[in-house]
Amino acid sequence: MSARQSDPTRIAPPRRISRRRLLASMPAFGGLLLTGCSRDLLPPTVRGGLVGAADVLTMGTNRWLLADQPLAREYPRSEIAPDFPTWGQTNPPDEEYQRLLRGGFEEWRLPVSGLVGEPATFSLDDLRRMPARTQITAHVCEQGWSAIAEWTGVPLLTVLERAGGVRPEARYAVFHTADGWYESIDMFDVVHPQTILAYGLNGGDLPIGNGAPVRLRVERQCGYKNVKFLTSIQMVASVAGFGRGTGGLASDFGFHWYAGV
Ligand SMILES: Nc1nc2c(c(=O)[nH]1)N[C@H]1C(S)=C(S)[C@@H](COP(=O)(O)O)O[C@H]1N2
Ligand SMILES: [Mo]
Repeated sequence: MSARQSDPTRIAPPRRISRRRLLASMPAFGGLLLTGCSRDLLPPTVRGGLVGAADVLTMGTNRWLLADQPLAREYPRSEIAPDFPTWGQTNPPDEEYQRLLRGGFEEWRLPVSGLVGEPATFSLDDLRRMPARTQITAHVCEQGWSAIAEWTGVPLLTVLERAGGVRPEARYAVFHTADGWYESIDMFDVVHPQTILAYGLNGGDLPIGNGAPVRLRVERQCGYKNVKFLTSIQMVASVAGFGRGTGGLASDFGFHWYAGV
């Protein structure tokens, strides 16, 4: 590690990744399959086991096949499902969550910490005041259902920029939630323009059952990566210290860490 990187007071400039640079970075992931693995590109679950190998293949193949269309497909309004389902936890019993819910989430706060320039905490209003993105996408649950919905929120990258930008050592964002679920995504998905912190569904506030007040939308991955009831975000160099160390609750229990659709 260079002296520059090891100096914790040094603040990295926010990373701005243009669509062009995003595209330019794609062949590197495809190359994973053809040229063997560079450790930096491996999902955190890789330890030589079969699940790990499958993760590399899914991630490499997904990013290679979609190299010329890095955005997940967006649909016309006419295709929005009349009732977007609720699935998994729909109202966390957690006392603090219930207190915030009773207060209309006015006291809800989202701390963004770890490898960012200036750790910061945002209210729901803070997020709503940032430039928003609305996208109509298909949610695909690994348990056999999918539905199209319109999500509104603020790009994760915008929020990270408001927290002083991402430090060069950061490799993953870890998301914590009110029901104890956690997941992580790598820098590719962190900077992806469709990765948003969503507070709106189909033109209204995000309903409780769908993760109020704010959930993650990571459109190139399936259901369980789209964590609901966000409580905090951490930028980290390694996911080893969280849960069982595989980078998410689902992968801790044997699902793939990279869940591309
Ligand atoms: N915090 C939290 N996030 C979660 C879940 C959950 O139980 N708790 N379920 C996951 C699964 S498996 C799916 S398919 C989607 C469901 O989102 P929905 O309830 O809006 O349909 O949320 C994901 N995120
Ligand atoms: Mo799911």
